[in-house]
Amino acid sequence: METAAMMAALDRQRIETPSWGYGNSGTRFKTFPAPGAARDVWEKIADAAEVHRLTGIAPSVALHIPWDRCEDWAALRRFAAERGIAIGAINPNVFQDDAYRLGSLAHPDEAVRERAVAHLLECVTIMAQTGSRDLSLWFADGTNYAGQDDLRARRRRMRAGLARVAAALAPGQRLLIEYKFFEPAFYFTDLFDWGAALAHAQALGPQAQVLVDLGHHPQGANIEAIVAFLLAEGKLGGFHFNARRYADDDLIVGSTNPLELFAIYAELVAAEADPETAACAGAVAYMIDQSFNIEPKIEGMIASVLNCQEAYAKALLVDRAALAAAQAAGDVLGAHRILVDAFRTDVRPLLEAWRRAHNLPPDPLAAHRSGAYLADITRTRPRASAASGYPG
Ligand code: PSV
Ligand code: MN
Repeated sequence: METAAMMAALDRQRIETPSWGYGNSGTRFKTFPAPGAARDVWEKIADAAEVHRLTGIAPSVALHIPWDRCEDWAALRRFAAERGIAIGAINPNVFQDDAYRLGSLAHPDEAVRERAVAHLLECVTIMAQTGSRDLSLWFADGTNYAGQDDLRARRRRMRAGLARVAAALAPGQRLLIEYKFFEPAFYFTDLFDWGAALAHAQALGPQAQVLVDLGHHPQGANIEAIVAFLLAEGKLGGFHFNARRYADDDLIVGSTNPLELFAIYAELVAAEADPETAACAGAVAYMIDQSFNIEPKIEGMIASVLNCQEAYAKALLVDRAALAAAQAAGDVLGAHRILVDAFRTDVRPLLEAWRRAHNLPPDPLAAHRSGAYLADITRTRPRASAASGYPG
């Protein structure tokens, strides 16, 4: 791709950051409170604005309800807009109440299912008040033992609940269905893979799409192939970017598997250029789903956003015509080399030039480390509560 076209494509890239990445978080062993960690949704939005100010490509923040519940959504929306931030996806939480021990929408007891639907519908009203487009759904529903519950009945209940939520969406709003093959249930998870999510999304209609979280697959799953398939079906709605080595580790995206992140972006760039998939690819929500347990949080978030930018820039460099010719000729290693050539290119000088052209700091991480914002929050938020963020 020509440099001018690349610069224009980089201008269009967007990454949404998660409110829960800015608060204290931990593992089930320990939450270490971090100096300066955001303590409420206002501070989380302020931190998200700092990430956007330095990177230029992170202009929205996803909220998790009830962690981010607030008295006055209009005021929160204004507060965010004043800082150049829009409210992104709304993430309901139907996994932390005592009632949800056996699930939420798939629970055997109708009263619990109703409670879950009521919360999801409340989140749809929050979308209207915050200007959010996407309702991002993840369910901890599942079972721990063979025979514990009727699997077909659970599927039916899940479908019925999802259908009620889909019916409540306004035009232009979407429902994203996130799958995960294990955890917290260990025998069976109701939305265990992309096929289950896709089947529900197809039955629910055009406003329902699938969300791919990079940490939610078994070891060795080919995520870029899943991405290509969902794009071709017109059903890829969004991403939760992060990195994993062992389980759902929520590490900095691209830190353990840069080739995988590049290959995913390469599929997206190809789909953007293909008239059959361009509309779906153009509407994908690129979101980060990470929590930083021992890393400085804003620094970790900036690094994550930059890793996505780097992977995207490399994907733009793929010589598509040469690749198509090598593939058509059955040139196995020639085609592979063309793809990997792009991955091996050092795009850092180009991205530095892009930042300079937009009056952004050439090194956003260094700018953050030495900047006034970090000094200020470290001084003025001295006693962040260990319970203010993702509980881990
Ligand atoms: C579940 O592991 C998940 O990926 C879902 O997206 C939740 O909303 C999020 O993590 C909470 O951190
Ligand atoms: Mn997720």
